[in-house]
Amino acid sequence: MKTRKIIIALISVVLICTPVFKTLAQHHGSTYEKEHAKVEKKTETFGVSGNCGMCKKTIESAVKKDKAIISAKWNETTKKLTVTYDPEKINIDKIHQLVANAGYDTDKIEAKDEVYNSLPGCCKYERQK
Ligand SMILES: [Cu+2]
Repeated sequence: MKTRKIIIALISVVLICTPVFKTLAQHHGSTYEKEHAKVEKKTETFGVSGNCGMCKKTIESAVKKDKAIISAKWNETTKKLTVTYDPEKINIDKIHQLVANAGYDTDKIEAKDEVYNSLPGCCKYERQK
């Protein structure tokens, strides 16, 4: 008889606690999803021509001007720009355009000659035409 009582007690504990655990798990899940959605972002790397540290500043700040850009880093050695952005607010083509508008050729978009020509002498990178 004793064992039967213990078993009944155990079953009641499980029955009472299951909904509590479920609620806790659901709550945790939805908070996680919300936080995750908030930081939804995309990172991409593409080629951008350029020469020096000044080019780096110009390229990075041209891209960062847009609020949808979370971070932008141009590598002087590899000539690659790595951008992290909010894909709901900007797309990769627009980011290429921002770089080209500043006078720098990208993998996809060439800068206009007049903008390129107005770059400081040290920044006049060799164009791949
Ligand atoms: Cu430069």
